[in-house]
Amino acid sequence: MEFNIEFSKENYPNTPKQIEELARIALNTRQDIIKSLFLAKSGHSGGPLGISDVMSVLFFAGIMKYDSQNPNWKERDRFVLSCGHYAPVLYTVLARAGYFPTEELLTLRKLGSRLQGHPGLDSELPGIETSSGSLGQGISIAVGMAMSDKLLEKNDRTVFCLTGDGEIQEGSCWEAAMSAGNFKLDNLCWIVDNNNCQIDGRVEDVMSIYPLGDKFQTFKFEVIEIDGHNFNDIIAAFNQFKQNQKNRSGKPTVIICKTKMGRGVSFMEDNYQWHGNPPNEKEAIQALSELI
Ligand SMILES: Cc1ncc(C[n+]2csc(CCOP(=O)(O)OP(=O)(O)O)c2C)c(N)n1
Repeated sequence: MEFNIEFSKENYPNTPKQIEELARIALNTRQDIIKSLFLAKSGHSGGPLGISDVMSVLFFAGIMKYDSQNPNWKERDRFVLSCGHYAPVLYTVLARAGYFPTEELLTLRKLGSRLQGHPGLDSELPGIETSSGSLGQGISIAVGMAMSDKLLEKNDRTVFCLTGDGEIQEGSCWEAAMSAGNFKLDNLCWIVDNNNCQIDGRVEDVMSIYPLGDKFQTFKFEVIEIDGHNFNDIIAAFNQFKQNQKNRSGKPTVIICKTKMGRGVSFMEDNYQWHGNPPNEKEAIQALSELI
């Protein structure tokens, strides 16, 4: 197989779509991730590949309100990547949404690039709402944003925030959860990537976070648990969140997405050893031959 290292210029519209189209977008997202990580020669493969289906729906199925040509649009919804090491998937969807040229994906982690290993506000990359990488902090920032929108500005904006599942072993996440429940932040949608893998093992073996739904319920959340690779489930979950927000339910929502780390690439799937490695050339060729 010829290893095509170019990135197509294709942008995707943010409109409701058929499942087949969303599946194609998620597949292309995974290809972009593999290519950029291979070129970077460092970075995280497993998490970004696993959450690609959810991110494709969030950004390209008309769920999130944004204008890539006007990134600071006052009425936009905000996406906070609390698990900053998932940057490759965020950069990919932002590029495909039109925030910056897709060619820039070639520069992941390079000196002087705006696409550093973890998102940074100092890079001034359009679409980045906050710096992240120190686990457990992004969700607190997201809660602050949601609090300001709901209690101070009294607007209809939404804050979406993605955390890992190992990440929520950080105590600060639970302080954020307590605040979100207490202050009735029904404009907050917390997405947990529940791949049950973390840097050096299975989450339940390192330090169990289970039962996860029950914990969030105790913190006064609306809890939705889904298969994070089932597009019908993902769309329904986001729609249910939006309905709750519209009804002023007074409860933040958590969508617990059961996913497989490294989804789509046989030798990476459900293997925590792919948490923080890029593919080498042979592996990248193999991965791309499977992502078709
Ligand atoms: C405060 C803090 N401690 C440790 C790390 C190092 N670290 C980066 S990712 C990670 C594992 C996170 O696990 P999870 O959230 O499940 O992500 P996944 O393995 O699914 O990619 C760790 C310990 C960090 N970035 N920040």
